[in-house]
Amino acid sequence: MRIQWFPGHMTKAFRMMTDELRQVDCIIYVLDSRAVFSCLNPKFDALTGKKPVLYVLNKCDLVEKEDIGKWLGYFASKGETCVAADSLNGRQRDNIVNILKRLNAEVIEKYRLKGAKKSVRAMVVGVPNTGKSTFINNLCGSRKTVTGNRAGVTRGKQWVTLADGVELLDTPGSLPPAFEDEKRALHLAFIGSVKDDVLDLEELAAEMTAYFAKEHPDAFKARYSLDEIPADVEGRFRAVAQARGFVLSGGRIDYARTARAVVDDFRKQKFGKIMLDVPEEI
Ligand SMILES: Nc1nc2c(ncn2[C@@H]2O[C@H](COP(=O)(O)OP(=O)(O)O)[C@@H](O)[C@H]2O)c(=O)[nH]1
Ligand SMILES: [Mg+2]
Repeated sequence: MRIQWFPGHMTKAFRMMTDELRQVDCIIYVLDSRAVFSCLNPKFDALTGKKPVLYVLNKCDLVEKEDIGKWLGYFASKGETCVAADSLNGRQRDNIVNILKRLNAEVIEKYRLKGAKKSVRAMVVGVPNTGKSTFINNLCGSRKTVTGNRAGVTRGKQWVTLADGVELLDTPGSLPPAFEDEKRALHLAFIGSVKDDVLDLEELAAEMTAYFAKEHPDAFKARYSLDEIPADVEGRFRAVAQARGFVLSGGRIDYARTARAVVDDFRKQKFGKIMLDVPEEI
């Protein structure tokens, strides 16, 4: 499956981030815990430059604890600062504020020596739908930025102030212009970071059934009450359609509804806690 994107507003988003960079002290890089590696956008690395970076493994509630532990270990081994976050339910404000102050200790001290107080400004970046806006709202304790479970909800520039001398800038997500690595592109599509309207849903669902047949057959069988998973896409669609009542008169499969069901089932965690990217593979 070939996934192509980079609509105009992402180019614009990138320009905006580059412009704002001078004004920020550090970067908060929000990643989806289910696809950590795929969420690492090589273009952001160029953007972050020498500024301190805090990596946030967001949506940690969607993967197993020990899996998150592996990723935390991975970042630690690279000397990077990384935390896991559940932005829907977590109470992470104090911890994040402390980390940001620690990351910026040098500049804060420089200001202090001059008798001034430095407000730490952090730009929140990440591919679409990783939960950047939700993360900020969680820290602010209120709904300050717009959120939504699809790519491209946040558009303009949004600064919010935390009480304790920390300011955050929300940004629209941005994807790399193209992927040489098809697997990463696919994982981003699975987690809803690529707008569904630039994807062929049936193709996406076909890839998903192939992924589950290979990586998590038991979860797939359990979801659709199957004894075996058919080896071919057609057979898998038929099995799902039968399980969900999407077989039309004359035995034809309602492909569109079946595809939608598979994709929604994944995004609603109906297969359980699935981590797409594993640190051992990189
Ligand atoms: N389960 C779970 N869902 C989250 C979390 N953070 C955000 N979400 C959901 O992910 C979707 C995208 O969030 P949003 O903040 O708009 O992402 P953004 O595009 O990166 O700003 C929304 O449906 C959120 O409710 C989290 O920590 N756990
Ligand atoms: Mg947003």
